[in-house]
Amino acid sequence: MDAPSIIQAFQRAGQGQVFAFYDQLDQAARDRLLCEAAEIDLAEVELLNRTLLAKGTASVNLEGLNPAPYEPLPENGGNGSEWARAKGAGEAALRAGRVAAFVVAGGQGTRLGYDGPKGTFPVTPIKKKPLFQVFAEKIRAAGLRYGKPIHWFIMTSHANHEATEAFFQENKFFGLDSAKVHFFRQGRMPAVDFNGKILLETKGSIAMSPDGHGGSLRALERSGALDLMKRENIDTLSFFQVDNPLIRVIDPAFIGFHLLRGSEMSSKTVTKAYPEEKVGHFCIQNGKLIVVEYSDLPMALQRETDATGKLRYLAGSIAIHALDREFVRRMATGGEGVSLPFHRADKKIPTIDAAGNPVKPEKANGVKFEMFVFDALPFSRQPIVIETRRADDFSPVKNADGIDSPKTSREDQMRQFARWLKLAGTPVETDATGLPKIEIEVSPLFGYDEDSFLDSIGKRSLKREELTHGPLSLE
Ligand code: UD2
Repeated sequence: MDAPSIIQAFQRAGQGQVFAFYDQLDQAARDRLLCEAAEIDLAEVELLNRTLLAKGTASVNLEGLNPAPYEPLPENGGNGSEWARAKGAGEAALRAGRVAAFVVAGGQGTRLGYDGPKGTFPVTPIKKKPLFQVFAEKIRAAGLRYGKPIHWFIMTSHANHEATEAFFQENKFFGLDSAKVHFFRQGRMPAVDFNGKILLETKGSIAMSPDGHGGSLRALERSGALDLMKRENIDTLSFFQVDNPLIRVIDPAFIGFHLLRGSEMSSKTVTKAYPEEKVGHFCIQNGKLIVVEYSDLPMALQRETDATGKLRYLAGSIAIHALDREFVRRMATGGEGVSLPFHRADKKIPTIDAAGNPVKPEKANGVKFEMFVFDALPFSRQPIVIETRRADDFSPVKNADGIDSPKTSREDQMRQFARWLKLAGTPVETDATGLPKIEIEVSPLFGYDEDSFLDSIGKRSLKREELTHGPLSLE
């Protein structure tokens, strides 16, 4: 579209303010502004203004809400032979090269206070490997184990795309084949004020922000990732978030359950550590599986217990999913009339005033719109929830200190390594929480889960000195 048509479209939609300073801009700045404007789907913004904005602050319908059932681990009453069958099916899919890894890494990492793509943040106890390296090595090791290199899709944002790609290049893709690592940007949405007017960040730029991790479904389609998967005979995506170094990026039993049950979208759950834990809740409403985010579930329900004193809403969502390729395509293209809903988040959005002077608001002055990937669950066929061990799958780095911080995550990694060593019959001294007295780090290339670790440890003799004084680093 040419400049006048874009400007007219904005004026017709009541969004002419976006071009209020257009005449004062030089040609390059005008072109940049036009480019941003062309990214915006005005009809979508109009719809969101009419629905989400008009409703006032978000409120979630809680009618007929019940906790969702899930497949428990064998040690919690699950059927051991079902689990073994699932693991076998997952391993077969991995040997056939049907599975790709997919990380959403477009978030801004504001809470951690880290400047740079979050995946570049150092997390391991001794070597201080960054998150991306931990995932890369797990993916590489799993590819070697199953005899098929695993493709890895990495979703970035406009803000961190170049820095992310450069980081991989500088580090030679951490030993992965660069032809099997695929980066793509997620989409953006404009922020609006409480009257639905699109906000400018400067005279020549719109206040745009990433469209949420739910934007990954559209972005997978738009970037050609789904077509690439089809060409490579990959039908399953193993989805995870960038902030969780403990994640079993490739988990055969989980993938196996997903495939054997004919599920289009499967999710992992851990039982909540405490009632107010900041995770989503798996629920059933109108016969559909949904996730209700912690911020949307009233505290009384978060704390509600059953007759035995157990939390009723126990199954927490840790944002690990398996997704069927053609289901993603259906969600992304609106096939069968499906689409992810948007959520509104009221935020302080840096903007400019009518004279073009910068405004740093002290309280929320507008709204950002975001999609969440778990909202795809109710649209999927046969969705299932599978329990996992927290200690083997979830210890995210979200805050600079306190819970879910670099420190807690580092300690959980060391607890895991100590547990694996004990399983192998190696005496490691730990405290009551399982934290070893010495520093331990196991490279994913040595062992990335119990099975692979036990295979490797038999071939490595450990020195007494390493075990008593540390540090113990298994490469
Ligand atoms: C998310 C889940 C929460 C729980 C928790 C587990 C939501 C709304 N909540 O909470 O239920 O499962 O994770 O750790 O998801 N991201 C993008 N693009 C975006 C926004 C986020 O790629 O536009 C990525 C981000 O890089 C990160 C992940 O999504 O990998 C999670 O984002 P978050 O930190 O906003 O989610 P959080 O911790 O509030």
